[in-house]
Amino acid sequence: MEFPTELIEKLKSAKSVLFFTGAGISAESGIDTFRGKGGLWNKMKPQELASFDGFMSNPNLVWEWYQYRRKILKGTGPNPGHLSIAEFEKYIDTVTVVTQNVDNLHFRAGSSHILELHGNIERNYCIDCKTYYGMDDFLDVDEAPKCSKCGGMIRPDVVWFGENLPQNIFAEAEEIAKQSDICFVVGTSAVVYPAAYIPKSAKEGGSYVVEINIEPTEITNSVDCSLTGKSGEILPKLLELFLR
Ligand code: BJW
Ligand code: ZN
Repeated sequence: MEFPTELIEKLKSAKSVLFFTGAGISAESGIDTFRGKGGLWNKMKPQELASFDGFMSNPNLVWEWYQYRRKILKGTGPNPGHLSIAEFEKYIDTVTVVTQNVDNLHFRAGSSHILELHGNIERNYCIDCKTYYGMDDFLDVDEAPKCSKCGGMIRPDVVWFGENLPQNIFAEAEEIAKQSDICFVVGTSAVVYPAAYIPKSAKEGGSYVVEINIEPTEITNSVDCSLTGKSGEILPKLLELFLR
């Protein structure tokens, strides 16, 4: 694959680089995406599994689905895409990861400045007293557990449809996007809002926006550079060219 010279030059002089990531970056770690070929939402109903009403109607089903995904995550790890992003930190003043993913794989890859817009599957909290629990507190617990302090229901610390994103984290992400020199939009269909405002904010702020995806998306026509292929292959090549 050919990388535009303009991209490599911009990357070499960049002071602030943002990686805005979605489910596609974890696909090569064996984690299903939500949409597109093989996507979770082709076979599961988002209103049943990823909404508060769905959780209240069938907490055990939702809990079981998250426990299943946690087990898959325990058996895998970051791929060369996550690892390359972490590696860029060694050479660029400011590297920020703004992720829609809840899988914790950027952290496990070694990235140090990560803004999680949709929470983290490794945490849970009580819906009544807001006590937080880790995922290891409930290993092999198949039914939705109750809070040991107040008896309230415990849910995964993720953002479901119709729920607000953590406002301070989203505001910081928007600010960083506006101030970035380059914004890589990696493995996201860019259809879920307000997260999908991030590449738009980057563009408005004058950032050079680069999309990395295996297929065209909502934003392909509005980015400055579109790289078609797997992020686990493109990002390591980009790092190599940057270091050459
Ligand atoms: C590769 C690759 C490889 C593959 N290399 N690339 C109209 C109706 C109803 C609601 C709305 C509406 N308009 C807007 C809304 C609001 C709604 C929304 O945006 N809905 C749209 C979908 C229509 N948004 C919300 O509800 C948000 N909250 C909100 O708006 O609050 C205000 C409010 C309050 C009260 C009432 C109403 C509003 C919250 C959104 C929460 C999203 N939650 C989820 C689940 C998180 C927990 C969990 O994981 O279980 O977040 S849904 C799911 O989508 C997940 C993801 O983070 C998110 C984004 O998906 P992503 O990452 O883009 O993945 P995919 O699968 O879509 O794309 C993968 C891409 O990778 C593809 O392009 C592939 O080609 C590519 N790919 N392999 C590179 N190897
Ligand atoms: Zn409680």
